[in-house]
Parts: sequence; structure tokens; C-alpha cells
Amino acid sequence: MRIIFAVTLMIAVGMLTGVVASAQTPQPATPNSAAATAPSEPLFDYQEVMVPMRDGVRLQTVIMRTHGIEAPLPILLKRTPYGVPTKAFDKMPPELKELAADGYIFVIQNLRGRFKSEGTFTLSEDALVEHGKGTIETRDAWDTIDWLVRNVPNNNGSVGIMGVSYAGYTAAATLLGPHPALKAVSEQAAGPVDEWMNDDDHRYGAFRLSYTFEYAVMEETDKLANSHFAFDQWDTYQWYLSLGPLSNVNDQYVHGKVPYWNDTVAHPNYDSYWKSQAWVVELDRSSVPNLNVAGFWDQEDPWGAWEIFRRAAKSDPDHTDLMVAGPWCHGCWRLPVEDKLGPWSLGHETACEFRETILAPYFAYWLHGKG
Ligand code: PG9
Repeated sequence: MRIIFAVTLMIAVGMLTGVVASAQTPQPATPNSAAATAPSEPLFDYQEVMVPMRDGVRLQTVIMRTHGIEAPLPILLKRTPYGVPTKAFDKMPPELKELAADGYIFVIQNLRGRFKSEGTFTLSEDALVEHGKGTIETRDAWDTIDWLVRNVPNNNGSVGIMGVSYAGYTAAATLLGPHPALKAVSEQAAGPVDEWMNDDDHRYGAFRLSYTFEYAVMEETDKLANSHFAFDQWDTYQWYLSLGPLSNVNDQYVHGKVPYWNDTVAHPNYDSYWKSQAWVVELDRSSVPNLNVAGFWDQEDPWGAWEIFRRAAKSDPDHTDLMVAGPWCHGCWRLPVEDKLGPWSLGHETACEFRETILAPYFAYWLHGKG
């Protein structure tokens, strides 16, 4: 482990109150002045496009350029199964504030088979490894980046990819076959990397029933939504206790319609089904600068991030395999402020500090050439 920024953090809360604000932040209207009636400037220019992949499948993609910056800007991509914004953000999302101040073309894309993206989404096949070529997400990211640098007006030719959890996995999967324009990756709470060994659905093979069932239902019952299973009682622990054998999930509730659930219960052991999806075993070098982020208190993906870091460190001559870990739950460094663990004060703000002093400078360096 070459470089670890253990984020037990450095700057006092008081010093953080003046966090960088976007130059585009709308000013409060002044009563009885022209400004009171003039429409405020948008934060972003918005466009939705369908980006073609090499097999003809087109992916729903939103492009949001920081408004009001004329210079060519880098592209910062996120690839997600959870949906894309239907219009430009009219308030700055806290997790983008520090980045947006530098100016980016933010691109958010639905994975194949999710929402308006064409093709089929299956939780397992999307992580299937093709030796030497990565996963389907390695390939779709490559095609997307290729299209973006050729077609998005006024981009500077440099692309970054960033995301948390599933979008952390899709970011990390680019390390297995990066497009030449991809200059920086930040995979965050990135998992799973080996779904039977650890992360979301198992702990060394011990099955996490409620998480696996509810997540598979969420992603695989409706293409156009993140669905939540309709429990008929408040106490879901009791619901699971009363369920009886696992076969009752299909017999009584989802009737074989959730592929990932069917596959998971059909493969209780570490067999070729799981091994063929353990994409991280293909990772043996830091192919692109990568800022890996993990939370010490992440109950979903506590392992994948570290495993990616460990494997990428096998060949890292330029010291670009970086790790940040902090006192965070799953993705909690995106919160507006994070100075507590549950009810307990940590005595220190950690989320803005991470974004302002580590994340934004990292992308500014690799994509804007600043710093
Ligand atoms: N931990 C979630 C997940 C990632 C990948 C596969 C399955 C689940 C997530 O929060 O996105």
C-alpha cells in the first residue's frame, strides 16, 4: 500500500465554513430592483442524448455543462443503474459543488437495460469477465468516452469517471481497458468485486438475505424504476423470520421473475458462476490515475474498494493508485456535512473537507492541468 490518506482529518470545522462556491451560484433577488424580476442564470446547460455502443445498443445519457464558462472543459462521467436527472439541477447538489466551481461537462448515463437505455440489464452478466477485456461496463465506458470526446462541443479532450457503489464499480471497471482520453478515475465504495467473497450479498459465502432480495427486486422488476418490495408489515425482520424456506420467495412473492435472485439461490457455493464475475482478479496494475474512496463503516461494500486498491498496486510505477478512507458509511462523503457517526459527534467535519481538499484538486490536476 503505497499512498494512504487516512482521512482522520486535518482542518477545523471553523476553517471550512467558507467552502468554495460556484461562480454560477444564483444571487438572492433584491426587492424592487430589476434583479427581482430577471430570471436567474441556470447552473448548467442540459441535453439528453442516446449514445450508440459498438453493438448498436444506445444508452440514455445526460450532458450538463457548467453554465457560463466559454473555455473548453473536461468531461466528468458517471455510469449508473439508478436513473439520470430529467432536467438540469436548479440547486447545486452538495457533492458536486466543489467540482462545479472548476467547471466540468458532467455526463450521467444509464447502464444498458435501465430506464430509457436500450439492451438488457442483469446484475450478474454485467459483471461477467472476458479475459483481457474486462466486463461489459469496461466496454460500454470505452464506447461512451469515445463518442463523447468526438461529439460533445467544446470539450478539452480529457475525461474522468467517478461514482459511488454501483457507479463505483462501473468507474473501476474502466481500469481493465481504459480509453486513451480517460485521464482520471475515482471509484468510490466500489463494489462488489467478487460477489460471493464479500460486499453486498455475502460475507465469505454467508448469504445476506434481506439485502440480496431487496436489491434484486429494486433493480430487476421494473426497467423504468428503482422498485421497492411492498412488505405487508413494518417489522421486516419478523417478515423474514416468518418467510419459511427460501423457495417461498418465488412460490409466494416474485414468481421467478427476478433473475439475480434465481441465480443467487441456485449457487450457494463458490462455483464458476461466481468466479466468472469476480472481475477484480483481472486487475494487476494502475492503468489510469485512480482515487479510490472507502468508508470504514460501510455495511454494503466494505471490501471491494480495498481489493481494487491492493490489486492495482501490483504495478504502480507512477504512484497513481491512491486510497482515501474515512469515518463514513456507504458514500457518506457526499453528504452536505458529515461530522457524526450515527448520534455520536466525531468532532470534525469530513465530507466537505474531503471534496474540497482531495477530490476537486485531484480532478483539477488530471483534467484541467491545474495544481
Ligand atoms: N451496493 C450497491 C450495489 C452495487 C453493485 C451491485 C449491487 C449493489 C449500491 O449501492 O449501488
